[in-house]
Amino acid sequence: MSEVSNSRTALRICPLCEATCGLVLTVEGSRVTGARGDREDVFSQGFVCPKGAAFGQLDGDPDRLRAPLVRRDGELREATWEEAFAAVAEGMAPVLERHGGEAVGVVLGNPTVHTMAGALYPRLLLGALGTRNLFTASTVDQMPKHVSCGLLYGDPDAIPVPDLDRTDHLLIVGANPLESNGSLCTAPDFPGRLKALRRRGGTLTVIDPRRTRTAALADRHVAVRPGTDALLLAAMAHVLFEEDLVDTGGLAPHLDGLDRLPEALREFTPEAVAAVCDVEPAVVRTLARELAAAPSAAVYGRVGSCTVPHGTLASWLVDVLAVLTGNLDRPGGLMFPQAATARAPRPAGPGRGFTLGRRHSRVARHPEAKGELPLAALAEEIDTPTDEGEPIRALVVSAANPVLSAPDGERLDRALASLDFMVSVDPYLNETSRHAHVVLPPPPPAQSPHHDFAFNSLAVRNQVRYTRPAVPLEPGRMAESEIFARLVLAVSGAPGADPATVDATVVSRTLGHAVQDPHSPVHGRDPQELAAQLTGADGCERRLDLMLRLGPYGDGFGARPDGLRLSELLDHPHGIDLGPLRPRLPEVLRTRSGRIELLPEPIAGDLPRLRQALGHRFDEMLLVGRRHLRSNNSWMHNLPALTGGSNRCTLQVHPEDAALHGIADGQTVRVKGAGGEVTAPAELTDAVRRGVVSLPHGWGHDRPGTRTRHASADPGANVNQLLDGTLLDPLSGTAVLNGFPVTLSPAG
Ligand SMILES: Nc1nc2c(c(=O)[nH]1)N[C@H]1C(S)=C(S)[C@@H](COP(=O)(O)OP(=O)(O)OC[C@H]3O[C@@H](n4cnc5c(=O)[nH]c(N)nc54)[C@H](O)[C@@H]3O)O[C@H]1N2
Ligand SMILES: Nc1nc2c(c(=O)[nH]1)N[C@H]1C(S)=C(S)[C@@H](COP(=O)(O)OP(=O)(O)OC[C@H]3O[C@@H](n4cnc5c(=O)[nH]c(N)nc54)[C@H](O)[C@@H]3O)O[C@H]1N2
Ligand code: SF4
Ligand SMILES: [Mo]
Repeated sequence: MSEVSNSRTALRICPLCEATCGLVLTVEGSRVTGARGDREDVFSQGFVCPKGAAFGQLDGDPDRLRAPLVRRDGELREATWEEAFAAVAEGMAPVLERHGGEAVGVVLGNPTVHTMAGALYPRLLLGALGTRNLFTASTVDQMPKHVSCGLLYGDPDAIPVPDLDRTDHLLIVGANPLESNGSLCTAPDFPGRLKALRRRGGTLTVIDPRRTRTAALADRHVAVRPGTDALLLAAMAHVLFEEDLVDTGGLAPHLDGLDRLPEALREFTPEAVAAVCDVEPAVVRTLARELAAAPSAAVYGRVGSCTVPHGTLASWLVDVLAVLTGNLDRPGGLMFPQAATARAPRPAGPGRGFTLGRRHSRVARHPEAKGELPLAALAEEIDTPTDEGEPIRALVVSAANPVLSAPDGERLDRALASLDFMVSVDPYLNETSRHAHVVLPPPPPAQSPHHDFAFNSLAVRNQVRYTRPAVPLEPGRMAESEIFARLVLAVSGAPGADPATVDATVVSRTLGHAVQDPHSPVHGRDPQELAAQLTGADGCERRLDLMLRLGPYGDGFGARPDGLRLSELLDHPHGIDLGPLRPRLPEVLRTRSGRIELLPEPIAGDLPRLRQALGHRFDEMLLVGRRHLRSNNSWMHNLPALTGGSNRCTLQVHPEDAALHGIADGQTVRVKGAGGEVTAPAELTDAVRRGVVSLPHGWGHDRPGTRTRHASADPGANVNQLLDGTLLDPLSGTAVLNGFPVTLSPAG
């Protein structure tokens, strides 16, 4: 296949962001020496970004851990896998025996949704530990969207995505897909798809306090004041009612509460929100009219609309605007993807609905959302005793670096150091994993299989792809699925047991349920006979085969002979296209009413807080984040190929604000917030609006005991140190990471 001798090519879906591009890797021995876009990939068709192109360097980073580490006499030393799992069993047992499962927390970070192991094992781990103390990156990210969709549709994972390739009008609220490549909207070559929208005569509007690369591409850019989108969107909805522009089209029979919306939104007139949002009333009316007038339109909100004080309300309003203009569940609007490994569709009808606050965090009494507690509350759940129950004394952390990605890393840093026991599943020794007693390093991505369980449910086109490891596991390496299976066994007190039993148990339990389900294609069949039909090289592959076969396009174990199964995917290494998104209402609805609940009680109960915000006066500077194309959260600053140039931790300041504060370009600035202060060099630019400064997250690599040499050489500042962890969107428990007040002063 390849012209270079001793080298070969292998396919690998890129796990580095949500775009899920297909890559062609060049491999020499076990080393990846090159990566390019796979032109034959059914979804990405050859697209690749600088991070994907650097796959080889990322895979081969010499700072990646090659063997497990176990803490002995205070120091982390290399150990065998057997020693490491024995140390886990030994460290966890006393905590579980003395204090019970609830004394253990599980922390899952962003790459969890980018690995197969992350999709298949965490639930089992929580079950084995007997804990409900789950903290994930969702509560520093998209939890508001889960909550609003849970309330609207009854299923927190039923998140509609903009039908990018067919829409006539796209309204983007707080997202910058030209740098992020998209999120909660899986679309390889998002930039190209936006350009195609404009080419076919469609329009793009971007609401963002910064003139981002995405905003620069738009027909209209509204530089809103950060943290005020819920007011702006509420005023748009108000205009739709006031000007009689509401037309829900075919959605009418599926709606509940439409008649109560005008009253709920009455006070949010364009005139009332103008001063707070710093957007002219005429602009708000234009935004609403354009949305209503477009033949089809999609509204898309992301990080800038979620990690703010009214994140759930803003996320709710994004979908409400789609409903009011008849743009939900129709081509060109917001649509619900159908992934191949999702549960097969059920007959429409009332469901169990979505409930918030079934339990509360111990210290600040934050309500759970989707079974999770706020990541911002992790430190206090460890370091603050109460009468309410046990503090967290042990943690399992996988794919997370909350010391940098969550508020008040210094406090969390101290809290982690105080734990009785901590395990990290992480390829790096970084700001968080340096506290672990045992570090279990997963293999680099080229040695791991890949399927996007999560992102195919958010993709702008239905498709399915699977890639086996591009390179065999190096000696001494362990697959991440096996690491997790063994972790489950180790915390269950059976560190030596066969990890295959973990997957076999899941398979037999899943099939046991399926054969009893009258809607399942395998209803009434023998689970053992079905299990024997599964194919796959290991437990992970057999579970993929199982999910595919029971899924919406599956072969139903023979019920639909031409349906999907693992062998079909292996026969189609560039993927299988399953067609454009299709309308799915009312089958997706799982609310108690069986309809879209437009004004659910928790939302109505939070509107008074939004009304109060109408009176807010801003006299402080507000800080927002930003992402860089050649970076990803906290873990890609260790690669020379992806750092330097414009990818630096600078504080962007508008020149007029700089003049007011006596700050010169390049000068070090002291930034103070509720949780602490940091310094960063100023970068004067009118790309940020006045009254707003921008500092990226994921920096602050200056702590001792880490092993990320390149990152430590240019550490940058941890923006999240400016936060004290008390500012949250109350419905979702999501930290406010954007639009919080800071003060600036020149330093040095
Ligand atoms: N290159 C790169 N790609 C990434 C990542 C990365 O770190 N680097 N991270 C990945 C992850 S984990 C995620 S979740 C996605 C995120 O994907 P996006 O949401 O597209 O990412 P951001 O660049 O953070 O975009 C948020 C935008 O909101 C703006 N903003 C801030 N506050 C407000 C506000 O109050 N209102 C409005 N309207 N806008 C506001 C910011 O200026 C910023 O431009 O990206 C993913 N992809
Ligand atoms: N101020 C501010 N803070 C933010 C944000 C913001 O916009 N502004 N964005 C937030 C968002 S959207 C997110 S998602 C979070 C992200 O924050 P986290 O969820 O903490 O994710 P990362 O910082 O990317 O750290 C990922 C960790 O996973 C490890 N890792 C990499 N590959 C693998 C793998 O294959 N397996 C395992 N087990 N581990 C792996 C890395 O070494 C690293 O330790 O940050 C949030 N924090
Ligand atoms: S856009 Fe995302 S998935 Fe595609 S190559 Fe870049 S990092 Fe990988
Ligand atoms: Mo994220």
